[in-house]
Amino acid sequence: MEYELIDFKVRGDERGSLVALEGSSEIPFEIKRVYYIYGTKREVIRGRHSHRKLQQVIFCPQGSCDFILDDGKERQTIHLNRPNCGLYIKSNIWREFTNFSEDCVVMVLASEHYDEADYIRDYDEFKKEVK
Ligand code: T46
Repeated sequence: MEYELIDFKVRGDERGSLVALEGSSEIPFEIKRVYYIYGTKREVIRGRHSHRKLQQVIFCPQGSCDFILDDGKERQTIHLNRPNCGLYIKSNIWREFTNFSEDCVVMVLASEHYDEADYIRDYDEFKKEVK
């Protein structure tokens, strides 16, 4: 399964903690889009798609949730619960995310602008494409 968990440097002092994320250096691509998700109920399942081209680094800067990744051969669950830990996913990975804590915020840095044509939202089609 191709994914990476990246621990970003925390610059902390008595005032609190700061994590800086620069595109094309700490983040392995130029950042073209940022979006975030919050107010999601624990049992809800989001995602349920893969991307043909998009790469993303996904954070839980607050709270926690589970990401289920599937490359067509195996499935793995990654628990995100540290504000400085980014889950780096390249293309052609089916993802679902769920088990949101009440305070969960999911923040995503994306390599491309939003493009619905880049989504595969049908699991059988995804399995065909990754074969
Ligand atoms: C992903 C996971 C982690 C936009 O208009 N612009 C955007 O940049 C995004 C991300 C979404 N949208 C619209 C499309 C839908 O009408 O917002 C609505 C909800 O999007 P979606 O159902 O795709 O949300 P999730 O949480 O299932 O998936 C999102 C991303 O779409 C996806 O790329 O990897 O978060």
